[in-house]
Amino acid sequence: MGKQTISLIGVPTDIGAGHRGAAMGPEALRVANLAEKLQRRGLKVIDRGNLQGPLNPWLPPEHGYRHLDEVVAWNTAVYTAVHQELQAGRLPIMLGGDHCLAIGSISAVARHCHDEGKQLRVLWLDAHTDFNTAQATPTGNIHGMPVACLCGVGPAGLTDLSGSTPATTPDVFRYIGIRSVDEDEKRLVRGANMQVHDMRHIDEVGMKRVMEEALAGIDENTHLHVSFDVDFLDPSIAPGVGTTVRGGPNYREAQLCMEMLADTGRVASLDIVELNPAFDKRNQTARLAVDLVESLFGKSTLIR
Ligand code: Z70
Ligand code: MN
Ligand code: MN
Ligand code: MN
Repeated sequence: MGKQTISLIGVPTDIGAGHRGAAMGPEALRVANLAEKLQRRGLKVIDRGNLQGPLNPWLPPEHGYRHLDEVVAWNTAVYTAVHQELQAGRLPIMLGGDHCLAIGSISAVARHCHDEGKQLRVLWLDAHTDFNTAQATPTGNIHGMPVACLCGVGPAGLTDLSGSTPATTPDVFRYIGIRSVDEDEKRLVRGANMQVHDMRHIDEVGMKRVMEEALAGIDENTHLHVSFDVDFLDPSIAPGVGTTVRGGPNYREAQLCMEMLADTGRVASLDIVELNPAFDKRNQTARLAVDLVESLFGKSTLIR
């Protein structure tokens, strides 16, 4: 691959979330020295600064969606920025921001893969499946809907960003760490035959086998996108998120997950989302996220 160039793209918004504060995520990751830590790994890092978009008007849902116009505006900006970086051969890292930004980033990745004849695989590390629709959602928060939108179920403006709808299909996704799914959403996930590696599965067979299953079928032609919702992690180690759900992966399990992703050598784009400094203590969750992202880019504590 040669020396990889990484582009950091700040997406300072909480427009799709149920709590304010994720808009401060990009700066918290910078303060935790993300760029410097990756540079120390021998990577070239360009910080593109922050994208811009509408402020959060904090309104109730309309027709099942909160802030739909604003979410479309942010994701249009994300799509354009990510597509540009991929076309230039760089590896984009989204500094979120809430998880709705994955609609724009993965739409751009899907477009790029389609044009380049690459196979797409998305690893969705999250406590939640984010597969809600306007009918199924209990909240109207669009950060609970990105996977559905990417699979073509959602409003025009979010389903058509890539120029073709659906942007991608359920079979490209692998969920890891799931432990909070709404009742109607569960039916949708089952109906779409999504591959869900929930926490019970991790408990039963261990993170190693779960990751082997999730990475099966990856080859030299695969573009691996990692969508890392920080609420994936157990709240005892990662309190700095809007929605904590207890019973997530511990530090060692999360490290192994990242190390096995790194071992594929195929990670080509990344979202870091839902980090909420308003809920954090001394930036510890941002520092943990940076530590794990270092592992995702090949830092290993092992002597081998
Ligand atoms: C719930 C909803 C969600 C993240 C919360 C929660 C979704 N399923 N996603 N925090 N990251 O409102 O749709
Ligand atoms: Mn490429
Ligand atoms: Mn989540
Ligand atoms: Mn999420």
